[in-house]
Amino acid sequence: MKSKSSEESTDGRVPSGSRPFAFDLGVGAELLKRFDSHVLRRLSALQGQFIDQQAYARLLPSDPLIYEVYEMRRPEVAGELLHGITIIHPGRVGNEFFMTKGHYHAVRETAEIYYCLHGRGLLLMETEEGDWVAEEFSPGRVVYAAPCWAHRSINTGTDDLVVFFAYPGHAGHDYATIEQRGFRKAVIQHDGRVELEDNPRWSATVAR
Ligand code: S6P
Ligand code: ZN
Repeated sequence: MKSKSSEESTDGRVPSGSRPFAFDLGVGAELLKRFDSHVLRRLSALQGQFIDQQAYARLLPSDPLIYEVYEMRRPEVAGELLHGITIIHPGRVGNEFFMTKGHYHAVRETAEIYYCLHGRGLLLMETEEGDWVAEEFSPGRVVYAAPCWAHRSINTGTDDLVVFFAYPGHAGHDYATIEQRGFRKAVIQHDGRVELEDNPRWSATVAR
């Protein structure tokens, strides 16, 4: 399965012309100019994922921007690292915080590492065997999504959540499993607090 960024075929090998490079990591327009691709995901891309479907339907006509991904283009092969930043904007659908679609890596045995630059949130993770974990994002905090763990970023704050990510070039993305099943847990605002609750839309099985 292809990742979001596209690259010329390298037959699974690291291209011989792969060269070291460096860049400054900060928050702001200068950082974003440095990236090769920009993916925007609006509410409609998250159809079926939010608990409150009436709230979803009310927001859908304006189809608000939920998050953006800026990627550095690298060959999608095992020896490379795909990396970039994700910005999840603040907001809620009903009581549920704005979040990414979430996915497993197509090659399950591949990890991912995140570094939070700005904002507040959670990385919600789960396995196909039934385990789940939510780790906090706050500036300066690293979160490691181990191999075989699906991951979804959630903005629980009132400002943008900005995270740097890096993962193996051959990982690919399996979005279908989460589109069909959802995550076991949902992150909601309740009496001004951030709470995790069982997701009533979660399904134990995936149609194949
Ligand atoms: C890719 C990595 C991130 C996400 C991004 C958006 O493996 O986990 O770049 O792509 O945070 O989330 P999603 O679920 O829409 O790809
Ligand atoms: Zn990932």
